[in-house]
Amino acid sequence: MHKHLRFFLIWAVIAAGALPALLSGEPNPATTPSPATTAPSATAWRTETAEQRAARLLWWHQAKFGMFIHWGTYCVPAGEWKGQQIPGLGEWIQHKAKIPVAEYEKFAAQFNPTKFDADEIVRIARDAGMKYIVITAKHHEGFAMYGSKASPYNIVDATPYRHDPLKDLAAACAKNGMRLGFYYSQSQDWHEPGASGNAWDFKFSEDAYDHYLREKVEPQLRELLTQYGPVAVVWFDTPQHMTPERADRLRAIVKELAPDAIINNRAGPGGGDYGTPEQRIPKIGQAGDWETCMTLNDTWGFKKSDHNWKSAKTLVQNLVDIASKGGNYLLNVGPTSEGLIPDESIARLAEIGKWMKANGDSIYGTTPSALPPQDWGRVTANAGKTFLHVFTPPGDEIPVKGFVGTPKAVWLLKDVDRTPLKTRTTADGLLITLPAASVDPIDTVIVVENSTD
Ligand code: JFZ
Repeated sequence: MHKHLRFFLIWAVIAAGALPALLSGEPNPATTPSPATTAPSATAWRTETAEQRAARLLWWHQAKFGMFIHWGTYCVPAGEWKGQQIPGLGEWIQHKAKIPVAEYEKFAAQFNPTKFDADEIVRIARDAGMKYIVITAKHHEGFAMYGSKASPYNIVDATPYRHDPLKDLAAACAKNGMRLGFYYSQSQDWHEPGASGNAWDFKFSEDAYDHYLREKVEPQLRELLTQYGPVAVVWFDTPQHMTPERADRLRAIVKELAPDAIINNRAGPGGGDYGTPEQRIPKIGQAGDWETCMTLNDTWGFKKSDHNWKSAKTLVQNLVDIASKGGNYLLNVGPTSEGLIPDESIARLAEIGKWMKANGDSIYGTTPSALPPQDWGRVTANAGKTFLHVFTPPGDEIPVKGFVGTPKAVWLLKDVDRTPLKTRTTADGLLITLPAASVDPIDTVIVVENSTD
């Protein structure tokens, strides 16, 4: 085949893969260099020692599991526009349907989430075993979900609700030892002429963009970092047009006002504290710190037509898989226009919480094990203990490949009496007898107290 034809075909295939996103404008993970592939530069923008960084991220490494909340006026249309179901992500409806700002901002006047209960949301997160919450303070639609003085396009000034839910959430988090972070779309803002992303109402210019950054983004960042208590995480997103200088300005504001805050790698060039693989779990883990963010169904923002809920088994096994590779799991809920988390989300999170209540020690603060991959599941490790996560028992004996020596003790993590499990060693490693009655259909966790020899 002629080399030019081959080249054309290769790009045609790639372009076809990108076509839906190109048409929709949504980033296409398949072809956009996912932020996760840009390994976070651990020190370039922070002058701290490795020990100082480790201390700053200690809680995050212990936490392993957080709640993502995508909430904005996009929950009012909830995926429908002019009687049509709009395909794609719920929070992208304005972009997908190219809704003019003058039309779209009318949703704010319909937004009155009187059933929002911050204490209940924090209870749901806590009972699921989640240790931090990251909520959209401003998504690409440009609507601030808090009382911003930098823009009247916000939930206090532009809705009948006339209340600041982030104040409530910050108070509820403080009351319950839940750390709170903010997602902030610093570059895309489909409401603002100078911002990136709205090519159907506006024409982009660098000067107007810098004006938008200085007049809206930087003031709002300062509001969020000074008016809602300690901010644990700043979750920037889609850094189009962000130059190293522009990104450094934002990171410098965070460092100035919330020096202990952890920043993801999506502020722009120059990286951040951690990588952000989205809707996927890296095959073998990835360089540096990282956090997989994922939806419970297929959309971040609420869509009434999206009923494709992942099972609790899938979600728990995702959490275990991620922890076994050294990552964090940020699992999303999309509240409705009434301010409620969908019942199906609550049900999944409750099931995860039930498993975490019995097995959380095999997740929190763990690191990847030195053992080789095991066919029946995953392995995590912490403080001299190895946690065997048996997803699919091969029989009533569990072969632990690569285990050397004789374990001090072996028991089921959920067994508070630590009844010893029967073991025998072979040339390949350790064999553990797992009684059928003890098998957990989601994940049976066996603790192996490491051998002394
Ligand atoms: C972004 C947002 O556009 C989306 O609405 C949601 O908030 C998600 C958590 O973050 O989605 C992205 C961003 C970047 C890529 C893919 C989806 N990417 O670079 O592949």
